Amino acid sequence: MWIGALTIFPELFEPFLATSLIGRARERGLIAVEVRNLRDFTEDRHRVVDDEPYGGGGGMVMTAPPWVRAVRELSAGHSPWRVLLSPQGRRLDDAKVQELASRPELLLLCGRYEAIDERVRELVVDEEISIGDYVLSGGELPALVLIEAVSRCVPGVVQQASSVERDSFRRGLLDHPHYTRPPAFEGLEVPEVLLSGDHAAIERWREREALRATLAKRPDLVPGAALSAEQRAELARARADSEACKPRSGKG
Ligand code: 4GX
Repeated sequence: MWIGALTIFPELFEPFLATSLIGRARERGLIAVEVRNLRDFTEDRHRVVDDEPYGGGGGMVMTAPPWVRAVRELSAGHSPWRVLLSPQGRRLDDAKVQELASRPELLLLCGRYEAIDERVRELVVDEEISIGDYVLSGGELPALVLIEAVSRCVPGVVQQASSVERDSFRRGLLDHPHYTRPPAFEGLEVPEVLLSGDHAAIERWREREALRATLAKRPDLVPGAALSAEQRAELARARADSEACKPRSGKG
């Protein structure tokens, strides 16, 4: 997979992309990342990429010409899906990450300042994506978030394929609790079933606890999840319990 990024702060990318899973994936040739400085596509002596907004008001707007030149130049020899990171975009989720990972080439546009000239969107953007409803100072961290999430979906990047399949969200539920040594710590013991060696019982416990965690922390995910028999039984128990807690209605 090829991923390009356009930014006025290219130096933010390399240390992150050289580290850990992504660093190894790049060494192994599974992903190629090309980060380019938007200022290299300006034509004035001061390499300016912003200007005051037409119509007045505060804040600066990134000008269209460097973006359009840069995207067209980086797209030559590639035909990337072009993504603008911005708070106005559609919110990133696991389904979108998998969809982006299925594309052989992505080009990520990382803006700064308050805005980007609308004609950039019209001319060279295929899709606008947000990593969440809060405002950052630039699209660089969102691009790195996207690169990391997408890379994990590229076959071979995560060596243990089962850990991607097991990831929460891929199954539609949150993860079950995990424990490792020591068996007792500050008076808290590891659940006995996990030490039992009974793999079927352990699996049932994990399925039940995954559903319980999801009901407690992200109940909005439950209707969309594919539930196992153990989980359907747990859900029925949880519903019966919550029914029992309700005050009795007047009709009895
Ligand atoms: N998820 N930002 C982009 C500059 C900007 C403004 C308008 C294009 C259009 C963000 C987010 C985010 C702040 C990155 C504004 N670029 N990006 N930047 N949340 O807040 O993706």
